[in-house]
Amino acid sequence: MSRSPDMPHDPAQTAGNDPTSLQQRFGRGDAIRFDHGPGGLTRLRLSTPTANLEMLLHGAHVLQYQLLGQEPLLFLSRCSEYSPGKPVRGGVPICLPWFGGEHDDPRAPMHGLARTRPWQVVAIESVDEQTLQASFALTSDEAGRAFYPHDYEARFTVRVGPALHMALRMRNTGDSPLRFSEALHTYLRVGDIHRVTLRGLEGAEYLDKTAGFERRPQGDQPVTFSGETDRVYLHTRAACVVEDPALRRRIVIDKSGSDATVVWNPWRQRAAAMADFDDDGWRTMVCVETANAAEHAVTLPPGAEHEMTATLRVERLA
Ligand code: TA6
Repeated sequence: MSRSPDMPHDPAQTAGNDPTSLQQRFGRGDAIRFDHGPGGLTRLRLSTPTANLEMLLHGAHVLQYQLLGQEPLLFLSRCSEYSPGKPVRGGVPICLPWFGGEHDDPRAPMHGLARTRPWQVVAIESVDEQTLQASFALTSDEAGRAFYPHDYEARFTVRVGPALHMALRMRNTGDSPLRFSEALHTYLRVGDIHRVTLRGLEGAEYLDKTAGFERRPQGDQPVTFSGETDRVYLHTRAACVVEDPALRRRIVIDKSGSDATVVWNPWRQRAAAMADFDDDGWRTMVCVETANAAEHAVTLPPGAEHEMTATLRVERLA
């Protein structure tokens, strides 16, 4: 396989998984295109009459979703790295088979293995004249067993149309119970975090990661932001609504198969300490993550599977 010397090797570009081969197998006019994206990583672009999506095989990472005539839905750091083994800062990282530092080994990578692994394309098809769907697979491998000695197959399906629908399915292909935690770590783009209101979590309890995971009540008020916010909301299956008056829109996040919602904004100081987070980026983002984390980790008997979904849609504010 030839590649220019400055082109970093993308493990996703194994035989038949390079952009040219994938374009030959799945490409369709302007609707379905594969090419070398940022950092030379294999990129898929899906275009429909109402929305466009861009993602990488690296981590099956959704980089951007944009309704025609609208602001992009997702935040993507201008300083993100795009290289094998490194997570992308922004879009929708897939956290699996563990969330955050939920691992006994302090050397284990944050948020699991999936977001820095190359996924395989399974299928790309039209759902209807407005909607395209792409599905990807990640299978446990020897390298991963060092941190997670289990057999599994993960499937990620993304549906692009008037809404952004994502489904993460985990199947236990081993002969012993499989325990995992997970998140679709969605970075939403907002106009000004100071003016954002997040509804749907009223009445829930959360683990406050800025205060040693202390368990706290949200109370009857929506979530607003005035400093570093890092919370795992528990026992909540509610839809969340991000009201963003600066961009004059509301983002609705429906979910299924998820009992936790994680809310994160690093704020000024923590963002400045992250090389891949552009310094002012914290002002125009909030993570609302569809998850099964903390006490909501999932245990699958051999052969069983579990699916978690998130569906995001944008409404204009009057
Ligand atoms: O989901 C929130 C969080 O767990 C924060 O604690 C912060 O670590 C964030 O994820 C980003 O993690 P990352 O490993 O991508 O820098």
